[in-house]
Amino acid sequence: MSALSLVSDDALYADEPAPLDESELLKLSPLDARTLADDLPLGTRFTLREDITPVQWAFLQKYGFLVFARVCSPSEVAKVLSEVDRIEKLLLSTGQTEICGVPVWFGTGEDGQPKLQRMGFSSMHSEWLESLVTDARFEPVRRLIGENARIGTREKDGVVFNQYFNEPGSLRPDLAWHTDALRDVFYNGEMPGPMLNVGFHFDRIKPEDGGLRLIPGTHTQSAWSTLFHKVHFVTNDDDPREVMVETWPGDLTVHDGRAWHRVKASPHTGARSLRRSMYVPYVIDAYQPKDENSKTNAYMRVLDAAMRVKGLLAKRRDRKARR
Ligand SMILES: O=C(O)CCC(=O)C(=O)O
Ligand SMILES: [Fe+2]
Repeated sequence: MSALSLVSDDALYADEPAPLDESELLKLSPLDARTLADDLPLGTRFTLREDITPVQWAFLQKYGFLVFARVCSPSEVAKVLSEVDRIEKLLLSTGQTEICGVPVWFGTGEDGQPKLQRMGFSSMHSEWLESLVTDARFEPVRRLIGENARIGTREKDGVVFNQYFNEPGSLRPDLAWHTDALRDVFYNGEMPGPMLNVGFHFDRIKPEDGGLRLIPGTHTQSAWSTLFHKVHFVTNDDDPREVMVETWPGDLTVHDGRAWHRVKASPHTGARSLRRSMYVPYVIDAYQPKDENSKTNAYMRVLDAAMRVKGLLAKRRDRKARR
């Protein structure tokens, strides 16, 4: 394994608030941590340490999400993006349209060319990416999911890379309200227990840029509300309770997949609308690896069919915009 540097003490981005200083808070009792978390602003940023701290734990329990400030250095962020560019070119040149049964979705970019929007199993084509997502610094995140949790780079949808952009030819300028629980109902046939999703973020996304939004506290709602409070992947309006999860390149978020969340579209177009995220599955259920012979599951087939229709409409919009 090469080139993996631990995060250096890079200067903060000019507009980045300093993460919460927890040096005096590491020994708090769970109850004191909860009392303290109750008073923290929802935009609090945390530092990923050797262990998840009492305050981080309490914040996650209460609100259903956590942001770890810049767990990847700027050079690692650049390398992830260049690896994804390389894989995108590779897929386009070989005509590969799915990886381990997960369809790769391409929209049409500003230049009229296919542009990657979602790819599962991203680390199948990059040893470097595989070593980044399994790096020792993420061990506390693994233990937060469960003592027996493993990083499922060959399971579920593998490492999922998302690219949202707002262009006429885009398949995915946004992602409407959903819980990730629905996916697990499809995969496992039952309501999941606590499930945490771990995402890397590669762009500076301000509230006015759209971005990741979540309704704090909905991770403890009833199964009925998890499934039916909004129409999954359809309802996409602003919600007075939603919190915008502001990110800086290199941030890591953990959110409870039972909470309602969405990605709001950027009001901008072109490069300014670009938002890139990457989700790494941490798995505790039975080992079910996938390989190049794996079939597309029913859930993905439904989404993929919807994406094909969206793709046709997007191509038509793109052609019109180009005339
Ligand atoms: O891009 C993101 O940050 C969120 C993606 C997401 O919620 C999903 O893929 O289920
Ligand atoms: Fe999600």
